[in-house]
Amino acid sequence: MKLSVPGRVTPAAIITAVTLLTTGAISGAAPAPTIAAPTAAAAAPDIPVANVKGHLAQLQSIATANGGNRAHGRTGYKASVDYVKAKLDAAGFTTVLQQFTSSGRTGYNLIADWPGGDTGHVVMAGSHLDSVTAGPGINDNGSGSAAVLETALAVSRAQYQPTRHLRFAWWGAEELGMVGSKYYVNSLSSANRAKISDYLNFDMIGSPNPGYFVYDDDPTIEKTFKDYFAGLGIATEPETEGDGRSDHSPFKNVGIPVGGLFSGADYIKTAAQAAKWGGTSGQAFDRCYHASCDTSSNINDTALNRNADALAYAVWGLSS
Ligand code: DTR
Ligand code: ZN
Ligand code: ZN
Repeated sequence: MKLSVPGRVTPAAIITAVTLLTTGAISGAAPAPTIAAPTAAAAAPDIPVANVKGHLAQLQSIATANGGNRAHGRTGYKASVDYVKAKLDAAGFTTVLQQFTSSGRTGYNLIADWPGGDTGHVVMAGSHLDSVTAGPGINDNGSGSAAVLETALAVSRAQYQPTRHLRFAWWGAEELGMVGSKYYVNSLSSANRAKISDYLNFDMIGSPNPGYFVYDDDPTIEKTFKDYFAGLGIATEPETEGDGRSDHSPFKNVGIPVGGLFSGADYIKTAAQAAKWGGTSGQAFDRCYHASCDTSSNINDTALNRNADALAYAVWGLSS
C-alpha cells in the first residue's frame, strides 16, 4: 500500500512564505521573488515484494555457491557486493567500494549516490550486507539489504528528483561489531558528517514470526515510520534493545539523526504482541537468528513487504 507523505517543507509552509512576502509582512529590499506554487510532496511508489524476494534468492544462491555463507572476508560477501553494485551501476547510481581490513581479512562498504539533490542535506538509507559464518543470513541481513536495494532501484525507475540528496549504503563486517559502518563514519570529515540529515537503518526486517519495531531515536524519523504503519492500522513498538546493536549506532554517536525498522531476532514474542501482530507467542521472532537455517525460507513475506514500503515512504518523505 502506498501513502502520500508530506515532505519536510510542507505546502502550508510555502503558502505562509508566499503570504508573508506578498503582504509585505516581511519587507525585502528586492521585489518579492516568485515562489513556485505549492506542490504535493512526491508520493513513494510501492516496492514490489517479488523484486525484493528476487534479490534474496540471488543472495541465497551466492551463499550456496560460496561455502554456505556471505560472511566478512569470505568469497560469499564479495560476491554479494558485486551483485548489488552491478544492479546500482546499471540503474545510474554513482557507486564507490570502500575497502577496509578487519580480523586480517579485507572488507567492503558499498556506497551509492543518486545524482542530484542538495548535497548539503543528505538522506541516507543503509543495511549490513554480511552474514555470520554459520549461514546465508537471508533475514539477517539479506532482508534489509534487498529492501534498500529495491528502494534505490525504485528511485531510478521513477527518475525521482528529490530536494535532498539521496545516498544508499551496504555495510561490511557488521557482525564483527559494526566495523564497516564505523569505518565509514570515522572516514567522514566533520563537514561531511554535518551534511547527513538522516541515517535510516534496516537490519532484520523480514523475520518469520515478525514484530513491528520502530527505532525510538530521532522523533521526526520515528514519526514518519509510525505514521506509515498507522495508515496500515498496525501499532508498532519502540525498538528498545538498546543502542550499539546495529549500524545506526556509529551515526548516532556523532550526532546524526537516526531511525530504522526491525522485525525481531532471538527474543520471544509475547501473547500481547501475537494478539496485535499475529504469529506465535512464546516463540522467537526469528528462531534461525545467526543459524544455518537463516535461508530463503526464513522470511515472512508480509513483514518484508510492509517494511520495504515503509522504507520507501520514509526515503521519499524525508527527501522531497
Ligand atoms: N545485532 C543485529 C541484530 C539485532 C539484534 N537486536 C537489534 C536491534 C536493532 C537492530 C538490529 C538488532 C545483528 O545480529 O545483525
Ligand atoms: Zn546478525
Ligand atoms: Zn543484522
